[in-house]
Amino acid sequence: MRILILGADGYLGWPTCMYFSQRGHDVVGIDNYFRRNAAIALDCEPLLPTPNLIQRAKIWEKITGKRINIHVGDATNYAFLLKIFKEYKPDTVVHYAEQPSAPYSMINQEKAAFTLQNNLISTLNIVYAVKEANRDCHIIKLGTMGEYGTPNIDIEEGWLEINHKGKKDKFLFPRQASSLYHTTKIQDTDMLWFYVRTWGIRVTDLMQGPVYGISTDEADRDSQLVPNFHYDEVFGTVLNRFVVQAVANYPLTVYGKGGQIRGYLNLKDTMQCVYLSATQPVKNGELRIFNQVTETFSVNELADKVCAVGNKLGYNVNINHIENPRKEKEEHYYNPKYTGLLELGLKPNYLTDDELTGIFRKVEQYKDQINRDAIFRGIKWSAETLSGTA
Ligand code: USQ
Repeated sequence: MRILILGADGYLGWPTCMYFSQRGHDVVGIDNYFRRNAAIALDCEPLLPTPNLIQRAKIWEKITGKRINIHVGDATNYAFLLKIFKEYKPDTVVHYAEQPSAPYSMINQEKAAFTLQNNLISTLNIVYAVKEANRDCHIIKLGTMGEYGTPNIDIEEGWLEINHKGKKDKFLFPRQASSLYHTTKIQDTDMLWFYVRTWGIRVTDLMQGPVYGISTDEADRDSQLVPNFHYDEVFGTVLNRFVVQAVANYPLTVYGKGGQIRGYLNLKDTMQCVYLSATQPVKNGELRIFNQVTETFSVNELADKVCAVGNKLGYNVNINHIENPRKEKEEHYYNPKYTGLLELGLKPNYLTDDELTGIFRKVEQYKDQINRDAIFRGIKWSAETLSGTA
């Protein structure tokens, strides 16, 4: 297939480009380098150095003989995006081109406004470009489990059937975000559902949990092909952060009581999930929603795992319960359903001690480059301290 990947320079974007390319598909990758530039501005660059996207594609081509077409540009620029759609006529578009960080969206008004503008306009532009260039193009959109929040009932896969006063109907599962970033993902879903109903486009919306890991079969082929591995408070996800903290002899930053439960998945499984969604597309006029996680953990459980593996590897890992900078439930019920992708053929890579050891071993190689100042800055959700860093 011809596949267009928006946000191709990201933690998920670049490995996804290689994953599809390796399997014989024509890949076009687009990125505006937002995250790269923001990480420089906030002094929180990824642990492992990553060449820019054009250079990465050249290295990939040299190793594999396979070409990934790269364009540096912004999905919120409609003229640019439409030109790409008309030139390549993609069968599938994967939308990762969003501001992906909850803390970033909470720093101040400017970053909140940027998050709203970037995430919603990029989604809108994709919908319009699909309408103009190829109405059959399958949109695969990265949503987030955070759209659902932590309700006191089981979380279904996207939809909920409601019986009300003797009548029945199916609705999007109730959503309640815990950051402005997560709110934009809810708004994306609403917008896509509107255009699915109105124009008959086809969309798969993937409700993904926090991703961890650094390794994929393709990335492991050359040190310059690694994904952007962030461990800082702004762009790093919790498990990746904990491993770096353990290696840096920095007490693990468990926020509050640590009873916050989320659904997690390995980076390798994100690749599988997106691939399975793309190769088994949904029909026109349908919004298909999958919960893209493979297992659930509390923050305390993750910290305990990192402690156990770290101590076995000779580190002296300590856990620090710090005041939670976020507003979230620290003890709650959590029972999401996540069978849809398993039914499509997902073979999960679970969080075993071996898997964690692999992340430790990689991080150890770059131990000297850990920027301790980036680990915790305390970007607060509370209204009293809106300025944060930056
Ligand atoms: N947490 C800590 N200590 C830390 C960092 C995080 O206790 O040092 C806690 C958070 O308070 C939260 C949980 O760990 O309860 C997960 O936090 P996270 O930073 O790994 O994930 P989050 O901010 O929710 O966002 C990440 C990705 C985002 C994706 C989301 C999926 O950055 O792009 O959408 O995971 S989900 O969390 O399911 O909404």
